[in-house]
Amino acid sequence: MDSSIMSLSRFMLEEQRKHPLAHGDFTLILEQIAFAAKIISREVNKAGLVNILGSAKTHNVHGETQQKLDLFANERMIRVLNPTGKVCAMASEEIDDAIPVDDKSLEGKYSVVFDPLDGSSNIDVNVSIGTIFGIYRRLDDNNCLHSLLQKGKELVCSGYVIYGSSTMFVYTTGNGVNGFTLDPSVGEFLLSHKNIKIPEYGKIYSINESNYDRWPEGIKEYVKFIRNHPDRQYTARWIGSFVADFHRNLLKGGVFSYPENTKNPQGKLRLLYEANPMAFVVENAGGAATDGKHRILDIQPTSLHERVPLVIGSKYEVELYAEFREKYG
Ligand code: AHM
Ligand code: MG
Repeated sequence: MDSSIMSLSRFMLEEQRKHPLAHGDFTLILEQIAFAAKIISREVNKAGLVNILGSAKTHNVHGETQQKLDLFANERMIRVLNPTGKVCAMASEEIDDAIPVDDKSLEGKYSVVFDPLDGSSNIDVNVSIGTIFGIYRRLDDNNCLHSLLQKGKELVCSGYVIYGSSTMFVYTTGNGVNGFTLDPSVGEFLLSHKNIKIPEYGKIYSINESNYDRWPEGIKEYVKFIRNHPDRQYTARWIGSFVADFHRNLLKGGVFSYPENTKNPQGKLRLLYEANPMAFVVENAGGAATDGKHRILDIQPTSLHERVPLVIGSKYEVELYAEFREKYG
């Protein structure tokens, strides 16, 4: 094997060694998320085969009840994190309340938030989907549940997995962003995108323009300006799967927006499970994320499932958005 090949496990261990006081709790959590990602990836990749293979009705070959993939992914995340004993509180986009943890986990030093399968309405049509996660250090507090409602800037790690033409694991611990591609033949994530930096500006804008008539004036003016930009020709790309739209823009530059509209006054995406983890990634890659007025990572969450208008990507387009909102409302 080429000695330059770096697996995710080795990368995480080398990162851990840089912190002599680290106990490995955090590395264990991250490893388990990567493990869940491999299992979810396997299930996502055979999504279309389930009926063909005859495991119809409600049972699969292992006698387990067949579930919708997003519920499967949700359960998988919980089942890998709980036994670590290191996570004192968890919350998921799929579950209304905080997720109960085992008794032995109550002393865990971390809390974890996740969207187990974002964009899952796209599964049926073979479009890329993803898992998003964020890890916080436990607050010095008896009630670990409070650790779930921390500002995004307190994240110690966040990232996402994209199940696309290949499966990739992208994450940051606040010190650069690295991407690992799953090599299915060895079952390992291998470092493929080292120290990802988002271009300062791009040529892509991603927004669901069917909401145009419901937008405030500032967003309409912004999109009009982008379409007729004096310096470059922009192109529109909207997959409708946040992880996929975000991942493309992270690598190529540009902006993703799900702003407020009269139907969804706080936009559609969730602060805890989608906006914060991706904002932490984008900032660590040199980009920015705003709700139009505030840096996403500075917003104090008040409830587990609150939504937030989100504009995220290259610095130039994100800052321009805030300027247009300020000027036109
Ligand atoms: P989900 O978390 O229920 O999958 O919804 C979030 C998804 C995002 O992936 C995507 O960007 C957005 O919804 C698309 O919304 P719309 O259908 O309004 O364009
Ligand atoms: Mg989602």
